[in-house]
Amino acid sequence: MLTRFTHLFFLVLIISTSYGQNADSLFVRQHYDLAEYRIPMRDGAELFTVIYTPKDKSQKYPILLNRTCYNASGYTDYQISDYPSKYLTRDGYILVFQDVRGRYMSDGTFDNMRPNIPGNNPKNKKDIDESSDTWDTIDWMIQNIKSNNGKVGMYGISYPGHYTAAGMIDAHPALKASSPQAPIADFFFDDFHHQGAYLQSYTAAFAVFGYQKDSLTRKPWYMDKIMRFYDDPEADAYDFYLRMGPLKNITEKYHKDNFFWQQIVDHPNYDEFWKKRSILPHLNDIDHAIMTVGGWFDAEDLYGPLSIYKTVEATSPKAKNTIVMGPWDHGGWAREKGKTTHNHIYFGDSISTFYQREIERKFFAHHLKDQGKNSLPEAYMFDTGSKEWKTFDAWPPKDIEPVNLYFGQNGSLGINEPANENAIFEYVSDPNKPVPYTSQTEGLTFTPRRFMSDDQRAASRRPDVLTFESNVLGADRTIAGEIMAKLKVSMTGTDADFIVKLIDVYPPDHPNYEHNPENIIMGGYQQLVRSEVFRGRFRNSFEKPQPFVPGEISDVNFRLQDVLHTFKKGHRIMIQVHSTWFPYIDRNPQKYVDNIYKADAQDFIKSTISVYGNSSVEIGGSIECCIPEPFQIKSEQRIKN
Ligand code: PG9
Repeated sequence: MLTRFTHLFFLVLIISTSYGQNADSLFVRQHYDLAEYRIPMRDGAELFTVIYTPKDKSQKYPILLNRTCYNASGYTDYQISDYPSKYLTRDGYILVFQDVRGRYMSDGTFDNMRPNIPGNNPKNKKDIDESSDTWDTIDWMIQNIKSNNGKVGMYGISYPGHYTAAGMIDAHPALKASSPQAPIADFFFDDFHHQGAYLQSYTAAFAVFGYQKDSLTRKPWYMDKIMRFYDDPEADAYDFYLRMGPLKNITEKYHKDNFFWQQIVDHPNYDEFWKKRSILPHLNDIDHAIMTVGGWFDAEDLYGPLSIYKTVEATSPKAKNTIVMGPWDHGGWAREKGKTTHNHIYFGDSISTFYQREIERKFFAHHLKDQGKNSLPEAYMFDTGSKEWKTFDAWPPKDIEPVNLYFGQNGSLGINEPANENAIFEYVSDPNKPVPYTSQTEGLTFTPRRFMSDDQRAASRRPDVLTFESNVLGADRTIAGEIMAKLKVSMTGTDADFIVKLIDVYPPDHPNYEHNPENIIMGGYQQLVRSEVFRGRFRNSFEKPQPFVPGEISDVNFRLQDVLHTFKKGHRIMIQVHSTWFPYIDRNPQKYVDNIYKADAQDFIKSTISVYGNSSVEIGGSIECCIPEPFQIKSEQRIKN
């Protein structure tokens, strides 16, 4: 069991050095010169920028820019981490790492997901945003960094992935290749919320984003705010957060001076505060090469990469727009463990190396160095069931048969066979005895990761989890594309969350993996393939929540994120439905209150929830039906800069 100090050590390592150091530092020290700059923005603010230029001055090099809120000083002293990869450092680029406005050594005030200011092209903008800061940074480097070849690429994982996407908006003409990786698109659907539910497992992370620094600093100024969580050495986050009670106690005990937490509490619905922070409405008329990258098991930012790729595809015909999705958790493609696993599932050897060498390296070499062919497929996707890479000329793919799954009597699951419409399935949901989101004891994490392929047998055996299972498959069945849960529900309460899970049930005699360091028995394993939560109050609108009327049947339709998964012959398909998922998400009181962040303990009530037989889960292809607005950036919602 990791001690709380160990937790904290890794947390500091991740935050302060962005994935830590590796042996590549020696190569970089031998082949690159390091310098620090303060680059002036149009409003006079100076952004701290670390720049590595190749010692070999016999040629010109493209610039690779990474803008981060996680401390550019983590890259000084030749601490080049696994990211950028050793392939990029060896191919020769001008490597640039910049503190975004308001972070660490840069001037200014930090704003989470700083709203993009629509209007004229960034070079003429009077006000600043991440797009204009990127434009100014690129313009200054092209004019002042001597050995550049006039071409710039951007990349970054997570928040840096978001800053990459922001740089794509009305991009500087020198920006030729952008790779937003696990990018945040919208904090109401990525990270802190998933479809209106708050990710309670993120609570410690607020400390990183909710305090303004009061001086230029190379060190995390918020560590004492994080330490407060580790004063209570809870080994199990479930117990820790259940004992904590309603979210209002978090405000009182940990976050009352945290400006970002206060913003979350003040904006429980998808109002203008969140809408103006979404990057999607601004991704228009992009005309350079885009490679969006994500992990199928990313518990933090899965909406981001998929929605950014799809938005660019819909709005920017001139962009060479591609997507790569692999069997990784958040940012897993930047780390090579040799054996590629996610939790207990083994996918093969050195998959991150394959991506770095054959995909990412070739993307930048082609677009920034005119090397190699532009051979990237439209969609380079890893099938998490057959455990192999597949390529598609469109995503979602048009040539894979959609599947409709129907809830049947006695827990059966009909595949393309509508079930008995009069069937009713009931469970009692008790927020004071919530369904654990993981079968494993997990301490207080920065963000949860392992559970996205976890064994679901512990949940299957709970009376407050509906479980529907298909017959044994007589042949392999591949599902690919978008997923829509279409539930018909009623309840005795007036509010509810719905969690829907798609699960791959292994046959009882399935052999264990050859790579099996934890001695996991795979016979009968119920591998989570895709899961998502939907806060039922938002079923008609994310902006205008509505209570349920007790006893009245309501439609609750919502998207799960895309998949590419082959259910092998001999396996079964399973769907689970339940209404708590703790502490990954906060508990819904199940009695409608205006603001759950301010609910009292007595608001939390049991509710008997009924799901009706004409409910279904539709999988595959592109599903347009009944999607609340943020999943479909309609043309009139697109904002021309
Ligand atoms: N998207 C990730 C994150 C954001 C905010 C809180 C916690 C995690 C990331 O930038 O790593």
